[in-house]
Amino acid sequence: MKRTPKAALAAGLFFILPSCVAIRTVPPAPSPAPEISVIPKPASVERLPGAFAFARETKILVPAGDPGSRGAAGFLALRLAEAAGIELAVVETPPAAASDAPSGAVLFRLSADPNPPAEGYLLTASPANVTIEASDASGFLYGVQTLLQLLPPAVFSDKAPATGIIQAPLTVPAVRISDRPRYPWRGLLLDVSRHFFPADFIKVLLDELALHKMNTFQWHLTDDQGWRIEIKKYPRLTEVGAWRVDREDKPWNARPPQNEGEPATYGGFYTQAEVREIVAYAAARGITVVPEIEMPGHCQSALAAYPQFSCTGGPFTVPPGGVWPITNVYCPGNEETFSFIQDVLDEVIPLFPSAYIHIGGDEVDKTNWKKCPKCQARMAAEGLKTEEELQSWFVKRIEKSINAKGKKLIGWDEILEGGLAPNAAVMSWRGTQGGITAARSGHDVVMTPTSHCYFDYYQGAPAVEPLAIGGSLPLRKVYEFEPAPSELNTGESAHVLGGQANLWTEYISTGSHAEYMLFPRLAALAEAIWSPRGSRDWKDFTARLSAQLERYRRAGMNFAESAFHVSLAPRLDPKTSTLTLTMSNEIGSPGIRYRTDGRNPDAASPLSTSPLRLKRTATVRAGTFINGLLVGKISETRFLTHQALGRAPKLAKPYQQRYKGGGDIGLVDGLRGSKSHSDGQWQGFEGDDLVAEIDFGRPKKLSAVTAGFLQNINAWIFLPASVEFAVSQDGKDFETVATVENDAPAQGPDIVIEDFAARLTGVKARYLRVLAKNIGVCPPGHPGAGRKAWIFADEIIVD
Ligand code: TNX
Repeated sequence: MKRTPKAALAAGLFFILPSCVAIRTVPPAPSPAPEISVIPKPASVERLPGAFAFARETKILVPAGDPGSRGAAGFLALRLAEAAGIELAVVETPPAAASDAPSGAVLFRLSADPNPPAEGYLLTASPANVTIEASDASGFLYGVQTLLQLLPPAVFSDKAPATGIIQAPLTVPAVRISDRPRYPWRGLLLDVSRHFFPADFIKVLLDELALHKMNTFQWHLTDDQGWRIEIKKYPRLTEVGAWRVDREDKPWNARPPQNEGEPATYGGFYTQAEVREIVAYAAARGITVVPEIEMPGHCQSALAAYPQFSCTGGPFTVPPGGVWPITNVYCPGNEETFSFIQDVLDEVIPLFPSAYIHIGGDEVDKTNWKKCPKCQARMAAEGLKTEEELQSWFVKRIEKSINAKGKKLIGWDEILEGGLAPNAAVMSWRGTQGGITAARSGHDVVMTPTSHCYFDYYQGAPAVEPLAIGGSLPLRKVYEFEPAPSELNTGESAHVLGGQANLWTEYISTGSHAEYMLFPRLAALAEAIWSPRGSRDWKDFTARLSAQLERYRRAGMNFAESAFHVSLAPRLDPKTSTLTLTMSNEIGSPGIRYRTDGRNPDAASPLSTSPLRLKRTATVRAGTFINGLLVGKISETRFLTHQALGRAPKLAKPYQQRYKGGGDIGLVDGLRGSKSHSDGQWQGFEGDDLVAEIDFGRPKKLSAVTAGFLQNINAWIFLPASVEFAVSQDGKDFETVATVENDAPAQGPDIVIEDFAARLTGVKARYLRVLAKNIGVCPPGHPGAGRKAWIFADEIIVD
C-alpha cells in the first residue's frame, strides 16, 4: 500500500529485501492480543488461545517450485521489512516436509483439500507458528492480506525505516480463519478518459484493490474526452485523441469546445509497454485487468483523429468537458469502420490476458444513423427494422471477432436493446433489470447499479463534500449492496458473476481525489461481494472500520470521513414554531458535540444525547469527536425565526415531487438552502411561476419581505425574472407593495443564491402573496433551449 508502486512485486515471483534497513529486536510478546478487524470479513473466524509473535528469527517457508506462494511470501516479507524494519528470510522447503510446521515459522502450504475453493485460504495462527494454506496464487495473497490485518495497522506504513521501527509488538492473535470469496468478479472501474491518471497512480490503486481482496480492474481506456491507449497502426488516436484543450478551470458541463488553432495540451495516454507493465503488476496481486474500448458511442476522441469512421465525416475535436447527447458515434454502415475497430482490437487483445473484453455500448444516440444513407442501406441489406437492431447487429458482429480470438464480450446493459449477442455478458448499470433479463436468458452478468455502485456520487452532504456529479451514495448504502436480485431463482443467480464499483471521473482529476471517493466505500463494497451473505452486519462492519481507516492512514492513502459527519435533521412544529434538530452520524458514533452560537464545537462542547429544540434564530454547528478529536468536518444548519414561520402557504401550482424542499411548510420552515439544489431545502417548480399565498391568521405589521432563490444554469435552474409581493386584508383583493426585478444574468457557470427582498413601511395585512415569475423556457444557446426552466425557492421570510 504505497505511494510509490512496488517494483519488487511487479515481476510476481521475486522480491528484493532492502539490505540497508536496521534490524531491531521486536519487543517481547505477549501483550494483550489485538482485536480481530479483518475487512472484508472472512467466511469463518475462530479465536484460539494465545498469540504468535514475529521475531527477527522468524522464517517464511514456501513449498519449493510454487510461484504463487512464493510471490505472496515475498509480499509479506517486503511489508514487514518496510514497515517494521525486520528482514525475514524466505526459504524454500520440500513440500513433503512442510506438513510439520516448525516452531517460529510462517508456513505456506498447498491445500490438501481435493476441492479447494478458488481464491480461498486457510490461515491458522498459534503461539508456535502461522500456516497459510491455499491452492492458487490469489488464495496465498489473500491469506497474507488477512495476516497483515491481524497485525497492528502500522504494518501498512512505509515510514518505519526512516522514522524508527514499529514500537508495538508484532503479534498475531491465535486464530483459525477459513475464507473464500462469495463472487468471482469483484471489480472496480476507473475512467481514465474524462481525466487521465498516470501509470504510477494505477499501480498504487492496484495495491489498494489487493488490500480489499478485489480481483478485477476495468480500465475505461476510451471515451469522448480522451483516447488513452497507444495503437501502433493508428498513431493519431493518441497524437490527437489523447489531448484536449485545457478548460479545467470551468465546470465540466460548461466547457466551450476547442477553438480553431488552439493547442490541445491536456491529457495523456499509456504506451503499450506501460500497459503490459500494469497488467503484470496487477496479475502479481491477483487482479485481472479488463480493458474497455467504447463502441459504437462515447468515441468522439477517436473520431477527432479519424473522422472518416463517423456518419457525417466530421471534423471533430476532443471535447474538454461534457457532451450530451452522444451523437458523434461510429458509422456501422461503413465497412472501413469495422476494419478500423478490428485493427484496434487486434492490438488490444494480446495485451490483456483477461477472458473478457468490454466494448462499452452505452448511451448511443442514433440520430445520425437515422440520417445516414450508409446506415440505412445496411439496415435494408440486413433486414434490420430499427436503429436499436442496427446497434445489436453491430455488437453481434464485434462479438464474433472477439470470440474468434478466444475472448468473451461484455458490455453495458444497452447491448440488450435490439437483441443480445449470443455469448455476451452484461454489465447492469441502469438498475438491476438489465442484469435480471440477461441472467434469465442464460447470460452472465456483473451487477453495478447506479443505486449502490456509482462512486462518483456524493457520499455525504454536498455542502461539505468536494463537488461531485450529483446523486447520493453514502457508505451504508454501499454496504447494503446485494448483487443477486431477489427476482432471480438459484439457477439464474448462478449467472451473477459479482459486483463492481464504477469511478467515473468527470469531476475527479487527481489520484488523491479518486482515493477520497473510493475509500472507505470500497471496503463496504468488498465486504458485500466477498463475505457470506448471512454475515452482513453494519454495526460489526463499523466496529472493524476504524482499524481499516488506520491502515489507510499508515499507508498514506486519502479517504473520506463523511460517515462521521453529523447530519442535522430538522422538523418544524408549525403550531409552536419550535424546530427539533436530530443529530446523527452514519457510523453510529455517540460523540456528537454541538454549539448553537455559530462557532465550531470542540471536545468540551455539549454532547448531543437527545433532539435539540430551538425556539429562536440560531446557527447550529456539530461534529463527531472521538478521543477528544474531531473526525471529519463540521456540519452547520441555520434556523431563522420570522413572522411567516410554520404558516404553510397556499400554492397556485404544486412543487415538483422530486424537489419538495421540506414539503408544505418548506418555504416557511426557517431553513435556508445551500448551493446544492438537491440538499432537501429547495422547492422546485418546473416551467411554472411560483405563486404562494400566506395567511397570518390576523393582520400583521410587515416591515420587510424576502424570498430566496437558486440559480444553477447547468441544472436548468434559473432565477425568477421578477418577484412581486402583494398584500390583502381579505385574501381576495391583493395590492402590490413591491416588485423586485432580477438583475443577475441568466448565464454563466456559477451557482448563485439570490435573495429578492423589499423593505415595507406602513403595511399591515393578513395575507401576503409572493409571485415569482419563471423565465418559462431555457434561453437560446442553453442545452435545454426551449424546454421548461426551473425555479428553486428555499424560504419566504417575513419580518
Ligand atoms: C453514465 S455508466 C455513463 C458514463 C458516465 C456516468 C456518470 C455508463 C455506462 N455510462 O459515461 O460517466 O454515467 O455517472
